[in-house]
Amino acid sequence: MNGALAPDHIARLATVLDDAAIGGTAIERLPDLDGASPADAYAVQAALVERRLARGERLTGLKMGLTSEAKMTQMGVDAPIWGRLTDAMHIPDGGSVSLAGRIHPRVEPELAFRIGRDASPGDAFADVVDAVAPAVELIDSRYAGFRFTLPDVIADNTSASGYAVGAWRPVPGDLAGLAVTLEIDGAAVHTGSAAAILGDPRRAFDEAVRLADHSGVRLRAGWVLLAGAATPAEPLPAGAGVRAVVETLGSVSFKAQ
Ligand code: OOG
Ligand code: MG
Repeated sequence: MNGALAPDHIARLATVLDDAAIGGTAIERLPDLDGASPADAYAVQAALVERRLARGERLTGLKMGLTSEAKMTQMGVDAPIWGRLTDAMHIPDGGSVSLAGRIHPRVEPELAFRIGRDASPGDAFADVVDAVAPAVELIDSRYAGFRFTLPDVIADNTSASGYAVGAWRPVPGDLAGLAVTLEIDGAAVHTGSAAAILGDPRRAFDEAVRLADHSGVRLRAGWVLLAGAATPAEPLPAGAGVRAVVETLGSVSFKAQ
């Protein structure tokens, strides 16, 4: 693929991905995106999420992805990416989520940041982020076998499908030292450290501000920002209970149905 994708081509790819998510059916990866620029891939993502907004969903924040070695190695993609969160993806802490219509859901432990005021490039983490919480992201690639290239996964809104956020806490002085655990049905399946997220999860905020700005997107007051998983993701079977525990911050949990 050489040069920018035409607008109707972007719209067509967004429709293919949106239909896969709505129908809960995996698609083959998109050869049209071979060699596509990040800008084109993010344009497909924007068109894809625009379709959700046109159905009445509301943006609630952004997510970073592939911010840890663990995730880059698991997915075979080696650059941080960002995606969009909507209210329809929100899972209440202590609540439940239906896996019906999901393709091959996985969960991963994350940190969530609460955005206290509209952010601009160059803004410092401490001036914008007013609280932090443990989080679980529910990802569900629309691609068969959870296999994709960098432009594929960007276009697919970085596999976003659901997210749960625990109680907000004041931001502690040291975030990087915190231990992170993912449990399924009470048993720890992955353990790691928040330092796995770009050396310090605060850097996920800097990267989100910088990368989203390339697409003209800015973090808004009241939004959530997911920093990216600190450990590999784990398949989530129906009936399972999932919990993420972040040292000193507490935990967040939900049940899959
Ligand atoms: C892409 C999304 C990655 C994270 O936290 O690293 C992500 C994927 O793994 O399918 O959300
Ligand atoms: Mg994630």
